[in-house]
Amino acid sequence: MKGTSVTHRTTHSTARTTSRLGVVLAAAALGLAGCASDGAAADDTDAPAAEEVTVSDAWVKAADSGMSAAFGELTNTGAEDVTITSVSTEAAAMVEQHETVENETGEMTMREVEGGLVVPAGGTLVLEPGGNHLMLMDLTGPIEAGEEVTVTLTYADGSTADLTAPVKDYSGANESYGGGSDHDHEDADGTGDSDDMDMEG
Ligand SMILES: [Cu+2]
Repeated sequence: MKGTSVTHRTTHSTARTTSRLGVVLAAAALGLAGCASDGAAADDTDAPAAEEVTVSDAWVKAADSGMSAAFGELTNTGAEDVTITSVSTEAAAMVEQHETVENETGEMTMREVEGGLVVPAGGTLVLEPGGNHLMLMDLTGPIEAGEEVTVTLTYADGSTADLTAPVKDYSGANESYGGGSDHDHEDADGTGDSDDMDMEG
């Protein structure tokens, strides 16, 4: 099990001085004016988060029922951190944003990220097995390899982005997903892997 470094990103943007923020906003406005030729968002505000964040390598883990997860890389080309406030998909009744952390017994477990995952300004948020992921809970039906799942991300500014993710077979995750189809589970830990994820809506 590889060590997962969990970085707690607290957003301290409010700590910036107002004058500095003013400069940043002015710069952003200039940037917008510079590329206003390609139409659409001619707002006087910053570009919507959904336009600042690009998603690559999105995929969803195949699962017959119960739970699955969506992964990918989200890159923020903007000058401000972007927080994902909610996630939804027709493939699941509920989606949670999870991080993977090591518990007292050294086992990797996942838990909901309070306040939502953050795509750092000018950086990339990686969603991967064993790390941060979007947990699809209470699947509405089987998700089979070869299919595609559309996942809608809603950002803190209210903008949304649909991403289409191919479904892949995957069984390499060490953390407890519960209901995994073909893991060779030796039940040596006796801690009941699936218990911590046994939350029905
Ligand atoms: Cu999870």
